[in-house]
Amino acid sequence: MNLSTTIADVHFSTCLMNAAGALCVTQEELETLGRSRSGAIVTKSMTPAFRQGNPEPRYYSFPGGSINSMGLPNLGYPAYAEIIPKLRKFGKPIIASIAGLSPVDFLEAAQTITSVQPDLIEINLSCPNIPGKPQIGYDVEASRSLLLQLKDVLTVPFGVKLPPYFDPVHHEAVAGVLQEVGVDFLSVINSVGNGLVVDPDKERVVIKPKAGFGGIGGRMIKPVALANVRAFWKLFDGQMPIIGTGGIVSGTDVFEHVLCGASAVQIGTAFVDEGVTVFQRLEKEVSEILHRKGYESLLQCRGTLQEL
Ligand code: RRO
Repeated sequence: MNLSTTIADVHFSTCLMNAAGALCVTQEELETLGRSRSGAIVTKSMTPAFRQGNPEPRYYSFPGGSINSMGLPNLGYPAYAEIIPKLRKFGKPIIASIAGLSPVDFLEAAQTITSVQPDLIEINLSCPNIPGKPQIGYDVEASRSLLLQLKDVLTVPFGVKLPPYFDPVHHEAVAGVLQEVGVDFLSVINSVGNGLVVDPDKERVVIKPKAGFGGIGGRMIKPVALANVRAFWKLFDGQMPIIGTGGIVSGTDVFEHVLCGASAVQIGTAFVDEGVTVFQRLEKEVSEILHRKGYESLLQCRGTLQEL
């Protein structure tokens, strides 16, 4: 089955890939992705300097999904600027995710990383886990100002990783800014922050940072993810490439994201739970669905969700 896709003129032989943050911090993890069936290598969001991240335990998986408060652990962008050229041998697109605690952080990372020419840059506007730092994506004016500055510096196609929005007014306001800036793709959604998971036996929280609050991912966020993919697909009249992320654990979930308008999908919680074999399992499952329904390619049904 043809699961290939194109985002901002970058060709992906399969549209399934890891989500930024999921097992993609170290060179070894990135090379494991290179050898896997992942359609791309997506890096952990990078900041100017190495970060240890938040204290452990900071990730917890449960039947409904996951909660994390990793706190941006990463090697720092100078290290990724050295690693990225070494990943080219795997012959698949490289997506560098950049983040920061201030606009200056983002701009520095953008300047350095653009010079090593990853295929795409994903600007993370939505980390929910830095104490005292709200998600930039929830401040439309701050996002606008940051993106306009980044646009001047970036020489590779770039997109934004957005937090989930829960009201059409917010989707419209954000889409307006993204249209004005001229981003090349959207990646939606980041984890749903800030949730709280409770262990009723121990009568306590399950992760240590921020008194147990963290970003929710996995199965339970799929309807929120689908709504965001669909809302932006419609607001951009089907012309904006969208990478759908959130709640993908089966081929059916991939299919649903594509029906809503995704051109590609990223896997976070299920990849952490299952390891790299998740990509071939999902490939097989979604291929079977498409075959059974008589489609010749995944993109044939992109955005074709029917309304009642
Ligand atoms: O590192 C994290 O805590 C983290 C990040 Br940067 C993000 O964007 N989303 C998330 O769920 N965790």
